[in-house]
Amino acid sequence: MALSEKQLEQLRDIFDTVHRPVVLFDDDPDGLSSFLMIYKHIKEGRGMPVKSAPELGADFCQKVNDYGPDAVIIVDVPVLSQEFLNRIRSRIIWIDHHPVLERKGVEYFNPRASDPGDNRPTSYWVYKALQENLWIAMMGIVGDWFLPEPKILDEFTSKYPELLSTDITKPEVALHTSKLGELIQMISFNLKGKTSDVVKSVKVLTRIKEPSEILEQATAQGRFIYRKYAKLKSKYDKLLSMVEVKPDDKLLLFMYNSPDYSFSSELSNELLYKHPGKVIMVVWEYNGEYKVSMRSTKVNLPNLIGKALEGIRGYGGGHDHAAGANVKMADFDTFVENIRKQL
Ligand SMILES: [Mn+2]
Repeated sequence: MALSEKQLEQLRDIFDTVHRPVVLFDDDPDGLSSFLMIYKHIKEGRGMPVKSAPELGADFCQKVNDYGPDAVIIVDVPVLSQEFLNRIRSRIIWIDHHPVLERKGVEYFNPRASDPGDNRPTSYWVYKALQENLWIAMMGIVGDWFLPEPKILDEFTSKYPELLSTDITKPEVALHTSKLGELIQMISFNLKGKTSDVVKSVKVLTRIKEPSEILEQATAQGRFIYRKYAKLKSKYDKLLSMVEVKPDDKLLLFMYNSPDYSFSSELSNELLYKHPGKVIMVVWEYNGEYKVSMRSTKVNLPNLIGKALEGIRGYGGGHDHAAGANVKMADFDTFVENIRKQL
């Protein structure tokens, strides 16, 4: 069922009448692209990336209120506490495509409310409401492993034939073999690292009008985004080259150490794309814990992880085919053993 035409009109009306919003967005391409479309339409406001894991506290809320927004627009953030929402002093609009949450005092837009199976990305719905900046929308949509309907796709491939060829029919192929995929990695890497650096990159991205500015480094803004990407890309490629694949092992386990940046989601996605028959487990050592990112085309990961965590200090969850866990270092070997036993 999706978001109805009426809901899309309501969204459009919100974007036309709000003047000074704070936009809280998930720090991935879908969240960022949703923010960029909204910001480019309203031309005023402040974007704040939100890391999905930690709970947002009173300090953060203070920062939101201090800006004096006429609305707080939340995009692609899966979970927020009622307590956090209660502290916000303005109108709240929340657009999301994760499992539906019951919260009070929020104008809530989620396609799953009418159809639990409809998880089309947030950037897709923002685009449907605004119908502007298709290249930005496509970064978010494909970045979330989704391809839109032919009408949108055709419009994109005819406007930007160099970014995506018309014979690509799967999001994972688009993500790993096209210029668009490269562009998505560029903005994704710009969301990594210190918050102050991320905020700088986001600000620069709001000024970019065409993808060629980044891909061909045609403007100072484009070069800024490209440079950060290039720096991280060399780290990423080095990690990727260290991955060892054992042909008869169902589990592809890769552990790495990288003090400032996590590359787990990109690494596990790329490894799954290259080895679709395997269960992928990418492990990042951080703060005395192991952060585990898992991918699989067939196995239900939340079940697998849930069972493997029994009797272990750690927690985890996620989507059926993309999930994660945090495990204490001392318990990690048992955790891996518990995973292997189930495969
Ligand atoms: Mn999303």
